[in-house]
Parts: sequence; structure tokens; C-alpha cells
Amino acid sequence: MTIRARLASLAFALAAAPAGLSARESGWSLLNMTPGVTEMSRHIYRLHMQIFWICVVIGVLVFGAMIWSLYAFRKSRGAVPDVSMVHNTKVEIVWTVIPVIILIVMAVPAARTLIEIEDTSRTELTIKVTGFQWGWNYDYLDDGVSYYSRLDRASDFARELDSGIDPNTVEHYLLNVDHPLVVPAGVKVRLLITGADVIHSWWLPAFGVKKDAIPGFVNEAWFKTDPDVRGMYRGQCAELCGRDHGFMPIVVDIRSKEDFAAWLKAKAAEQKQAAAPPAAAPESPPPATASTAP
Ligand SMILES: [Cu+2]
Repeated sequence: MTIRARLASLAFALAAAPAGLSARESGWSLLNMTPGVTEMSRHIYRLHMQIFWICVVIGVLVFGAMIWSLYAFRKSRGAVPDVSMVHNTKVEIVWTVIPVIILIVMAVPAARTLIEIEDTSRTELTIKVTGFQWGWNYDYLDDGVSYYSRLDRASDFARELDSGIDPNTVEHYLLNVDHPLVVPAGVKVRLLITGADVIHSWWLPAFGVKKDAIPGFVNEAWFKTDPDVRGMYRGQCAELCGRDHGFMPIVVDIRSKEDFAAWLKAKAAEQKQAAAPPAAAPESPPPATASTAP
């Protein structure tokens, strides 16, 4: 396989995979933003399309007028410049007021969406997300569950120089992790996002969520998937964070509420057992909290 073909297939995989696209979707739709699987991501998508079409109309009108006047009023046809347009107060007012109205028309839905994005009230589950060089730690704050999520072994082996492994043979190459973030479908989940070393960014396109993970700060984000959504959705760190920035993907495993509750219970029990003092020394005091180190 030539380098060009390899790059093309990699670019295709990168474009398609984070959005969790099915094989049916292809062609022009791959170039556009995807509607995603949450009400908010569809909201953002609609806003994006509205603004896009406003830009298309403005582009067609402005370039149309320009090209037409360049052609119709060319010098060889004996066109004489009209100097009455220069410093004409009426014209100045018109071409100031019209763009202002267009900007207001665009700013109102954009501001409304931004306010909604920031509304983290009435969430049912809170997960602390900590960006590390190079992986993510997930803490289910109310349940004492905490684990580290990093690039899966298959991708990690294949990415090494002279590994001899064709990345095309690795499923979800560089977009797979060992322990995905497990969340329930149809539940408003709040993320508390921070960084442990440098600035990272937690980006999941299908949720319409992209938030910086900054050391010393806690950023909030939220998502609520459609109740019937199941399966894996993929994203990546979206802030240049050092050598392995391209090797810290994000995978979210969306399950039904019941499956999620069972998983969380099992995980909490497993971690409690792992943190318990050894049976041979019952006298020693139990640790105050479960270890959160990755
Ligand atoms: Cu990062």
C-alpha cells in the first residue's frame, strides 16, 4: 500500500470513527458535522446548518454582484465610474445596518444554544474526568468507582516504529481504549473536567461535548443521550498536550440504565475488595479512601 493510500484510509477512518458512523454513510456527508446522538448535538448541528446556509446566501449574493458588475461594466464597453456612490450617506447606512441585522439574527440562536450548553442543573450522575499525559481518569464521585482509561494494547503495539503490524489490520486503530467510560442512556450526566499535568481537552463529537481539561480548574460539561442509544462512541483529546497527544483516545460505552447500574455495582464491589486490607492483618486500620491513582 502506498503512503498516499495509507494516509487516505487513515484520514477516512479518523473522520468517520469519532462520530460513530455506520458503513452506509459516505461521500459528502463525511465532510460535514454529524448530528450526533444527543438533543444538544442535534441542536448544535441545526445551528451549524442555519449559519452555513446564511453564509451561502451572502456568498452567492456578494460574489454574484461582484462578478456581474465586473463583467457588465467593464472599461472596454465604455463604462464610466459612478462617483455618486462614494461618501453617500444613504448607502453607508444601508450597508452598515444590513450586516448588523444579519449578525443579530445569527447571534440570537447561537447565544441560546450556548446558554443551554452551560446549564448543568438537574443532572443525575457526576463523573470527574482528569486528563493525564496520556490517558484519562474517570471517577464516579458518588459511587467510589475510579479507573484509568488508555490506548488499547493492539493500537499501542502497532503504532511503534518498525512494529511490522499494518495499522489497517487493527480495529479502531488509535481510537480504542482498554477501559471505556461507561454511561447510562437517557440520563443527564455531568462531567467535571480537569487536568493533572498540562491542558488536555475532552472531545466527543457525537455528544456535542468538547471541554478543556486545565490543571487547577474544574470545567463543567453535560450530555444526555437519546434513551435508545447503545454502544461505543469515540473521540479524542483535542488539545496539543505533548508527545503522545495523538494516542489518548476517548471511548464511551452507552448502556441501558439497568446494565449500567449492574456494571457500576460490580465495579464498586471489585474496587472495594482490591482496596481492602489483607486478611492476615485484620488489626491494621482500613484505608480512608480507595486509591485514585492511575
Ligand atoms: Cu491530551
